Amino acid sequence: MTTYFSKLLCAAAITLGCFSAQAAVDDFPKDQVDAFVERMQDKGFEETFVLELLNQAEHQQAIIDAISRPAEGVLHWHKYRKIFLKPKRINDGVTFWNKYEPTLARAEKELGVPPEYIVAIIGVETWFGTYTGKWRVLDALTTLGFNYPKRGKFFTSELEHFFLMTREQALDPLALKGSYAGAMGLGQFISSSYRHYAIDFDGDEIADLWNPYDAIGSVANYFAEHGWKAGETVILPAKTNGDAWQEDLSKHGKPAIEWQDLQAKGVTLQSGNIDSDEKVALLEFNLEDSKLYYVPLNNFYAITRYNHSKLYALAVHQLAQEIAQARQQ
Ligand SMILES: [Ca+2]
Repeated sequence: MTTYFSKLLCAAAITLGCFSAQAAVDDFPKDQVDAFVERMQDKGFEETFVLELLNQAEHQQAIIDAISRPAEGVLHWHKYRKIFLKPKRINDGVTFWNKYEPTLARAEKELGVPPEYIVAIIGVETWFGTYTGKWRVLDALTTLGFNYPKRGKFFTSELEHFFLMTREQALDPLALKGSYAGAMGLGQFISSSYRHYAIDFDGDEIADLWNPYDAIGSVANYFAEHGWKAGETVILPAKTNGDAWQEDLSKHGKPAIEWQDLQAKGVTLQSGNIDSDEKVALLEFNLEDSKLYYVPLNNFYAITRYNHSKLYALAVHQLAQEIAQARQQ
């Protein structure tokens, strides 16, 4: 650290001693910290304010270790399914639904998203608000933004959104906790999603995603803004014949072909109906010794906007169905 920068930090460290301030910002490359401070000054933040916050951020090696572990992509569907569709998660989903029934009903009425999908998302993300994350968001986003070059650009951008979001919602940036990747609240929104899709749903004019009422409205709003259409089919099980369909295998299930054209390539439904001119896709899921096929429609693709994994989206869909079924019994 240069003398110039040390002086700046001493001036900035209002609540901390100069020594501890240096120790904290020394966690991060100086050129990146400087660039970030400038970037936030362009957004109307005082240099001293930004530096003071960064002084209090701490590099967390455990976060780098966590994000470096292999992702869910390596799992087969049957293993993935077992993780998410546990009987306790289904039962707790029914309890959550019953507790917040009027709010869930209002979300469906106003935003078109059925309760079971909102409940399933919150169940998969945080076990209905039980685990919303133990890391300070400031530490997560500075660690990944400044000390994880592979995704530094993305997380520095999220750090910028975090500064803006806490200013907009009058939240304390030092107090907020989330996942190791900086995802917040019952629905685990990252800062940019928080700014774009979080809504106030209990009338206090603050979008507080740790508040279940706001979280329910915000998850529904996220879906609605990503193209969810009320009352439409999400995904149907299918079978394949021949191999003409192979060129239409999709990665995330983005509807790209009319159902009649996919049918002509050897795909048939195991249950349900689709209009012949409806846009669909074809997805393949690996089991231990075999494969499963599904035809996703627009609403399935909307779920993948929450998390791009087709495994994630199918787990959310099936958990939603199981919770809805369990609640009727
Ligand atoms: Ca609120």
